[in-house]
Amino acid sequence: LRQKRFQKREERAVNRDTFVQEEASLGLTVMDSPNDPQPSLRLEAGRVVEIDGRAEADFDVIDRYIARYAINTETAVEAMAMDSLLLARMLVDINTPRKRLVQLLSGCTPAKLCSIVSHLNVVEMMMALQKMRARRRPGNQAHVTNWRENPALMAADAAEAALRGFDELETTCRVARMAPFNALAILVGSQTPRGGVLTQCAVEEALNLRLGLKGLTSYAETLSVYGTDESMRDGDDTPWSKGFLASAYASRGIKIRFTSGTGSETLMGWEAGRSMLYLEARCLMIAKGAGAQGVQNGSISCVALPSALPGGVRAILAENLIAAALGLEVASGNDAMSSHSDMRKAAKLMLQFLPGTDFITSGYSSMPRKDNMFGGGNFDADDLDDWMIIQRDMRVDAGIEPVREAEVLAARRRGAQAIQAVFRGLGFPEIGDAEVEAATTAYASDDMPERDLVRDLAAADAFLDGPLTAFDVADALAKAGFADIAENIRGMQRVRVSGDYLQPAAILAKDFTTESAFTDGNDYLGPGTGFRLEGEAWRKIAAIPQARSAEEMV
Ligand code: 5AD
Ligand code: K
Ligand code: K
Ligand code: CA
Repeated sequence: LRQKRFQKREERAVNRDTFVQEEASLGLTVMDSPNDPQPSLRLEAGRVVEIDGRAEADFDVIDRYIARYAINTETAVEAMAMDSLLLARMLVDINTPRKRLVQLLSGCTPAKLCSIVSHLNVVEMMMALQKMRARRRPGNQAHVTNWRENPALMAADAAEAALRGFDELETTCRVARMAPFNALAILVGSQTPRGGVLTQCAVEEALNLRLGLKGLTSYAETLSVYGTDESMRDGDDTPWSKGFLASAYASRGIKIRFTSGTGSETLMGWEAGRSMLYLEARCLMIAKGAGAQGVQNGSISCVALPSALPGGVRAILAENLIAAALGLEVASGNDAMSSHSDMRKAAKLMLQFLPGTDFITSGYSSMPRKDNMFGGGNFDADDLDDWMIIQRDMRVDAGIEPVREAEVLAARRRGAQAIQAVFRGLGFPEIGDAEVEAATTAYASDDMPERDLVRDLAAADAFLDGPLTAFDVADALAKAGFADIAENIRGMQRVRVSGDYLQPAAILAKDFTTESAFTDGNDYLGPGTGFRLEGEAWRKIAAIPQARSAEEMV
């Protein structure tokens, strides 16, 4: 016998999501697994000789790394002796400054960090995150990719994303050999409406590093770490190899953050029955120990797994909070598809959107779903108006600004024209005027004329292996009359030498000055303090093009 309302509800999008019951022995527990160790720490002559019930002789590789590099021994004794409930209350308490909490929590072990956040409900975690976020002003990151890997469309999309106020743009590729052209296209597009937008191209590490060395990218964030030795080894890595890689980037002025998130170890089958959050706390301590300034965390590509479990969305907020409480910059997920349900996606989003994080999404899909080469985004080009209107409803800055269609058309055209000029100037396969026009008005890459992929790939290979760098790109732009974009691209090279944007949570203003946890640190201490959406910034968010004036209404 069926009840007709049940039948109707079965058709709803939310019932296409997967849900599973907890099973601690298989790692299907987001927090507080009975198999998680109890917090403990022992120091001998300033040396960490026990972590979470494990003595030095039994340390695995990750324990050893954490013991040596990630525990602040100056505050460890004090912090570990404090009641976790008291520390949880201090996280929420508006009278306890962020700095004091970072000192104390950086002296904690992974199990201790978990025991602290486990006292908090989601509203308390949001209160804590609002205070613990590194930078005063929240920001956002966009994904810019397209299925055809058309450079004109990519530059146009990057230009629009920069115009919309994204602080960082990330691309990747469908065909790996396209990486140099994709990195080039978002670099040129990103510097079109304003200077200072950071860009990256997420590809395999050796290639990623080479793109950075050519000056085509300015940050890297896919340095993945995992919470058990076995899962690290699965990626042919150790904490030391990741730390070394991070230093290689940073030594060339490239901003880095690590990537981690709940669920990865369970998906790899190497979770040893531990809870996802406990393993993630270990990852975050590796990131901290390696000297990374930040992380992309919040389950990221694994989001469907914790989301399938009870308390999973809370646990994802908890991992963002632990990262922030360790003093790390946080790009807080909300990038990969987390649900089929718009209501459920929006509810999850609010946990980061309302308190604010350094980057509300680890990649807002600035194009439609089918052009997202990261496997489809949680929010995409079609959702932008919803995002703008929710910001305006809540008087919250979640890192994207309303723009007018005419401005968008102009920015897109100019971005496409600029990459056309670069391709011409450097002798790459021609970008035709029809491509520039199509890129200006395109919905998706289906609207683009087809290119000769074989020729593009050959030219991309030659560009990667040859002597041309970002300076040649700037010269080509200057010669073709794009002096401002040329100057912005040179500006991006200049900041790499000064290194200012290697400061924690750094982004760049359009005059290339740094906005970071050092220069503009989060000073939230309750009502009347911290970031407030006011003045010109609030007027901008409020001024959505859809809003009619009072005269129009009567
Ligand atoms: N833990 C660790 N790394 C992750 N990535 C995505 N999700 C996670 C996670 N939960 C990494 C992928 C890829 C990039 C997109 O981020 O391995 O390199
Ligand atoms: K990776
Ligand atoms: K993890
Ligand atoms: Ca990202």
